[in-house]
Amino acid sequence: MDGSLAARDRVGIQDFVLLDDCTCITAFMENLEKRFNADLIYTYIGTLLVSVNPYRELDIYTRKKMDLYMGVNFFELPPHIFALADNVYRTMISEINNHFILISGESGAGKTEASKKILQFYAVSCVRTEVLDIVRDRLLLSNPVLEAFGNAKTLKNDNSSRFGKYMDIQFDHQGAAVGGHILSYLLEKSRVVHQNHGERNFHIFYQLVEGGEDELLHRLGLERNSENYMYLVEGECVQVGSINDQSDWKTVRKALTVIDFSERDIEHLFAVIASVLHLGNIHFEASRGYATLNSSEEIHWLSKLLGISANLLQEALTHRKIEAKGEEVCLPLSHTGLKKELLSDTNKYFQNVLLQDSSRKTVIGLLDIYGFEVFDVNSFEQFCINYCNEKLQQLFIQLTIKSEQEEYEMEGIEWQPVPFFNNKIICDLVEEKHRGIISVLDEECLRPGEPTDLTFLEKLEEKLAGHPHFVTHMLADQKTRKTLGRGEFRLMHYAGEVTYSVTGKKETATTITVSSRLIYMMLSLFNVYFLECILINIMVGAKNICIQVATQFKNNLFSLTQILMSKEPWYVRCLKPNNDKRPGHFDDVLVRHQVKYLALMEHLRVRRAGFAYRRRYEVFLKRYKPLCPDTWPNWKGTAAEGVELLVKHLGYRPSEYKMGRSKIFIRHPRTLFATEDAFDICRHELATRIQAKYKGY
Ligand code: AD9
Ligand code: MG
Repeated sequence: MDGSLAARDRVGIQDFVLLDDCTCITAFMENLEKRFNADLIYTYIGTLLVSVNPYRELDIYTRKKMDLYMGVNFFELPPHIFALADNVYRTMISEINNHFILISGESGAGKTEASKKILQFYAVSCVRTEVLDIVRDRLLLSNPVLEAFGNAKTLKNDNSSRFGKYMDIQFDHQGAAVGGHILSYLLEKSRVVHQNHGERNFHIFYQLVEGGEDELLHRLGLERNSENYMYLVEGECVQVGSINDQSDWKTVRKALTVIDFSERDIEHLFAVIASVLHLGNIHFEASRGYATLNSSEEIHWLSKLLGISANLLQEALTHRKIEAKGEEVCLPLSHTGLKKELLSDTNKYFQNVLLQDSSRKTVIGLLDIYGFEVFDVNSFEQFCINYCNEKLQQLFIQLTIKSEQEEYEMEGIEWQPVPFFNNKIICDLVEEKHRGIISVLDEECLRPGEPTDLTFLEKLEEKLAGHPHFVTHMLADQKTRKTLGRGEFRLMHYAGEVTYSVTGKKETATTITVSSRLIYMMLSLFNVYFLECILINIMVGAKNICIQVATQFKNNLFSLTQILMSKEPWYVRCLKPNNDKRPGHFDDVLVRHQVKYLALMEHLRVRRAGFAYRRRYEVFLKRYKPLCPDTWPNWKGTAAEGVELLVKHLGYRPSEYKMGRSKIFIRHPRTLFATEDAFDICRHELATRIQAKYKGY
């Protein structure tokens, strides 16, 4: 056996496209496992990167590795997240267009880690300028801050993202990073007031209490013991082996300064965090149907930290002013709604001011969201998170499998269709107007009177009976019925079945509205950044007073999809090797399930039978025409004829390419790379000739 065959046997094939049998999932799994066991966590399917979480630190993200991957052809070195990042960057510079990297996979599969590696690579590899250092610091240091406020320990992941994050990095025409901005999607606000057993609140609370300086804690009225705070102990797991709150506090504290927060801003921020903890310790008592307070110590601290008189605070915490038929009515306030808002504002505040936009150039967008998740009890948050994943899967299908095949058809290229599961049916089930789940939820929330969670369920049953991806206790056959409670519905998601509990769903959806009264009071106190972000909230709230949370989320996802669709897509598909966060353990059944639902086999089949690259004739000719004397310098015929001449001159074999109606299709990337190398040499020669000609002028 020669050396390369032996190596192939040991470490598998680095691009699934080269597998002997691409229709067989067993061969796919064998290759994946072989590579995983050799600590090779990355494998390509063409330009898509498959990554398996190693659950331990590998020595593959060093500065040396970064240098190695800078500027080399994509397929020259073993697959790596840096190779993908580098390829995106170089394509952006040469084609002067916008790109995005979609990182997907279930909770704990490694999305956030992948996005951090990409950022670290750009921080080192981009063209250097003076502003770059500032942008780089902000990009890198914004991460620990965002994670402190938006991540938490869940049963699936000790550092689970509880918000979706879309980050744009902007580059000038030379490829220097000149700015960027971050958009956030649906923070899991309910976590502030409620954590399931085995889970924690957002990291920042524990970091402040465990790591905050004595003097700071004293000023905030806090004690150095997370166990003293109601909002920190519900999940009964204050201490987590993999988390060091004290050292994380130091990182976050330092990062806040570097990303340009003034000491005053920081002070206000901690005041808000501390206020949430004090709020959590307030005891509400029921008195004639209204909530009353009996916690003078907490009220004292809240009043001090927020700068609001204790009386006003008392009223704000127990009542809510709403407009009804032109009159202001004071209603008892659900205190949970108010507490959730405080943190959400803070989170938005960060994400909007981290990096300032500069004049627009080309961008690379990075999308890291919360992964698909299933718990024993799944509520409104899981519903939104899984719906978001469903939408992104739909985007993937649209942009790869579906549109690829449609394009071949449109261009008149002969093609054997590859069947695939299109999850649009599930997206519609959730978001369709009038009969989708979100529409029904909205209607129920707006209905006067006292609708219950069960009336919501009945409405769903009425509208969705017979839908192949929706079932309830009432609609189920006898066997399934046993597995469903009366207050539940089940969705057959692309990634598996999830049973959602509707109890409290309506409450979560309605109470997460801005408590404008308290916010108005805070306005008089907080500085201009806070003012801005709170004002945005109020304006949005006022305009969409009737639009409920799920609908807002749906609209946000729609805008996100629009943002992404306008850019060139790249994909990182993250896989989770086992459910126990165990290094070196590859659970075949679990991984096989993910490979299936992420549609990796279908993607592979389309890739393998199809063409890796396609270019419009005009674009292809414009770039490469110096390579052929017949087309250079001026070509008078049609672009298609020019391209035909050009590729013949370059020696493309007929099996390597196809001519469509408006584009040339090239089967393997290596063909294009060879052409690109020839172009580089040619460009260099031209430049030398021009220099020689004008020497002495
Ligand atoms: V969630 O949907 O936000 O709950 P993610 O983001 O997919 O999830 P994350 O990136 O947070 O998962 O990874 C989970 C844990 O796996 C990390 O905290 C690391 O301990 C571990 N991990 C993930 N990727 C790598 C890696 N490339 N190298 C080493 C890794 N460890
Ligand atoms: Mg994450």
